[in-house]
Amino acid sequence: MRIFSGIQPTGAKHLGNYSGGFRQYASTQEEGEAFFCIVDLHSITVDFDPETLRRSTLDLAAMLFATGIDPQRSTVFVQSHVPANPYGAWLLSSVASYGQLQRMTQFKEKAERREFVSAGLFTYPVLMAADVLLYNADLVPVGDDQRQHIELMRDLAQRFNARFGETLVVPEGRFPAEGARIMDLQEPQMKMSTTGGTPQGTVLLLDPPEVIRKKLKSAVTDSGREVRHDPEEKPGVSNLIEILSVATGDSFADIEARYDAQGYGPFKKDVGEAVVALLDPIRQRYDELRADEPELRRLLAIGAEKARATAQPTLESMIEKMGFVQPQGVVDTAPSP
Ligand code: ATP
Ligand code: LTN
Repeated sequence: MRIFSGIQPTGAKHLGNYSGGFRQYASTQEEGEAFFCIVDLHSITVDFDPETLRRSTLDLAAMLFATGIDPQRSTVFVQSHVPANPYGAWLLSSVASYGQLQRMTQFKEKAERREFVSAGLFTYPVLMAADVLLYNADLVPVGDDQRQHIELMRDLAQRFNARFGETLVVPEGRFPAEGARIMDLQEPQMKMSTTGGTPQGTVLLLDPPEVIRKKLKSAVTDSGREVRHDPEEKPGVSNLIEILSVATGDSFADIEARYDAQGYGPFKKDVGEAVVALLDPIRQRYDELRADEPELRRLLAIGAEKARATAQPTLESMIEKMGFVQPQGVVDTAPSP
């Protein structure tokens, strides 16, 4: 089985990214041949700073390895190192409809928040589809916010196949059972996010322990005292239950039973400690890996080579099926003696 996922080198990565992203990457890599892509070409679709992009790309590589991706087993690469990805996106844009792209929630939300809406922000999901489809991936581990984009990439694969002949694998999304959508600790009706959430309600993977404890201590809870998972009635508490479950592996039922009679104070304190215990070793590994930039670049170079070799045949088969004339090599055009 082929596994593919992508993650943006923008913003400091947070507990939501860990839960919906990193954690799933590390576990799914055991199930097959996995590719994890640092999607720097997606990051230029909103305001960005070139120097920060350069730094964040290596930061993210270090974080992928620190959270358990094994470079011996999986391929980690940078999207812009593989020209087939944006090339494939252009080809797929012929089967992507303007209407469907207009209905993308992420586009609508991000467009609403800015004065300058780039064309790239609009076509973002087509590039994401090319990312996956060029690698013939079967499985795409992502958080809940990517459901609509996964549906779109499946539609594009099917439409391409129907129009030009069987070429692309139609992939499936995989969403974690718990923690597919971690909410902001201060505003639990919004997803935890460095772009859309509150700073105090967003736990960063590199936050020091004191900061993590403080953020969890001041997390908003709901009226009443019971620790019960009920996202409608109790969004704040339910989110904390999910976070504790992600950090410890305990089930919701176990957590509810344990804290039922104790009230919110001890519960929040324990969630804080569990998150510190989860993130502390990650932060330490990250610091070590990030300090060795030549090694990170070496791993990314190996990844890029593997990624190019994997994507190229799919791209060529798309090109061929779509009717583009291939250039003839010099040797081929020479008249035969
Ligand atoms: P952000 O909203 O913070 O800008 P993002 O979703 O735009 O993040 P990435 O950093 O590329 O972009 O996301 C990496 C992974 O993290 C994706 O699979 C995404 O679904 C997941 N993810 C992002 N936010 C959350 C969240 N609050 N809860 C669970 N998963 C999340
Ligand atoms: N859109 C995704 C990032 C992303 C991705 C991908 C995820 C880009 N290409 C391919 C899975 C597969 C996001 O914002 N999280």
